[in-house]
Amino acid sequence: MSQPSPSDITPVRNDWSRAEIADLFALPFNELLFNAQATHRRHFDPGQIQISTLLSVKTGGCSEDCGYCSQSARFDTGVEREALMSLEDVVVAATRAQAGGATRFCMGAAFRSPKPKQMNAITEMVAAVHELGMETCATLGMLTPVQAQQLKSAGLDYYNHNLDTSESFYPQVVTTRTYQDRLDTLQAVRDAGLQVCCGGIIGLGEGEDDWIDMLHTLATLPAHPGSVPINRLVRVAGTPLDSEPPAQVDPLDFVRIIAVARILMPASHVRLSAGRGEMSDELQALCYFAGANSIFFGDKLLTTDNPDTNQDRRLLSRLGLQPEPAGHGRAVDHLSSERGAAGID
Ligand code: SAM
Ligand code: DTB
Ligand code: SF4
Repeated sequence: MSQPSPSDITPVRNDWSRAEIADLFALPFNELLFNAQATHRRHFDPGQIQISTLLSVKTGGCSEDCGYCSQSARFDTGVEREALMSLEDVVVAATRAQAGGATRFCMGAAFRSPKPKQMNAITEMVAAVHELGMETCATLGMLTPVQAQQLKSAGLDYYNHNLDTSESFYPQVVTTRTYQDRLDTLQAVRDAGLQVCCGGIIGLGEGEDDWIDMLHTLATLPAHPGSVPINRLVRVAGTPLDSEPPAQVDPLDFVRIIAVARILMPASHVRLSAGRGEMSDELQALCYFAGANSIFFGDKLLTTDNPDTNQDRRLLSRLGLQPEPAGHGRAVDHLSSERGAAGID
């Protein structure tokens, strides 16, 4: 591939070929970052970052065997099984997050898929957080089309369900559900009119071919996910991925993955998700330069540590990054035809 110029890499496309993505990975680092930053500026204010808060509304005791996860009942990680949180406690946490500047509130539950009683409780939580005026997001495992519709009716904006890795590497990490199960849930979520939040984890022992395959799948979905979380593996003692740890991913390769995601899905928020707690300020700054424009803010993710909030405030201030106002995400998270018609490209 000849080196892309900013003008020819910007339009939102979902017909990317695998070879084009491999060519992006092969670009010299500075070329790739220049292109990613140029793309980013066509779609977003480079001085803004979207801030979400994450709350684990149901922790631990999960039936699945995801090899990285602290919450699987199959691994002895020290994470205790807890009951579903009360509606009141969730509203208190959301109100506090909103007062701290969060515009999106994501509720996570360690479910394979929600049961009917759990769905009732979760839809009440979604409706209450929506009433506060925050964007709502949930991650509850696999959904049926009817469940996706119920969440939409309750006021849910985003549903997070990650591909995690490539289709060929996936069975080495998870055996209790298939890649196709994941794609089917994403289809149900799209069909219900919910915005999709879908990304992966880097550092499971996969290689560059898997990064290309995963990004290819994401960027050729019928519509790009509105948000693309890129997690770096947080090693949790007791999980298979801690007892036999894969080699650490080169931090510059991690930055490349962010940059390629930005170029492939230019109108999506690329979220620097799990793993920030173990990243230097300089590595994070490079990720933001490469096009990451969303983070989880708060001392804790679901069960693992996130950077201390004061440390995050200092870093954002040093980088001159301001919180993105609420609602911006909803306005821009659409595919090409709408953006083209609006003259944004
Ligand atoms: N149970 C639901 C599911 O699997 O869809 C939702 C919660 S699950 C914790 C959400 C995502 O968090 C996973 O798909 C994975 O990408 C990420 N994640 C979980 N544990 C992680 C870890 N130790 N390091 C990095 N990312 C992790
Ligand atoms: C996502 O991709 N990352 C977030 C969110 N979606 C739900 C979760 C990260 C969890 C990290 C491990 C933990 O804290 O248990
Ligand atoms: Fe359960 Fe989700 Fe953890 Fe897998 S990632 S074990 S489904 S909580």
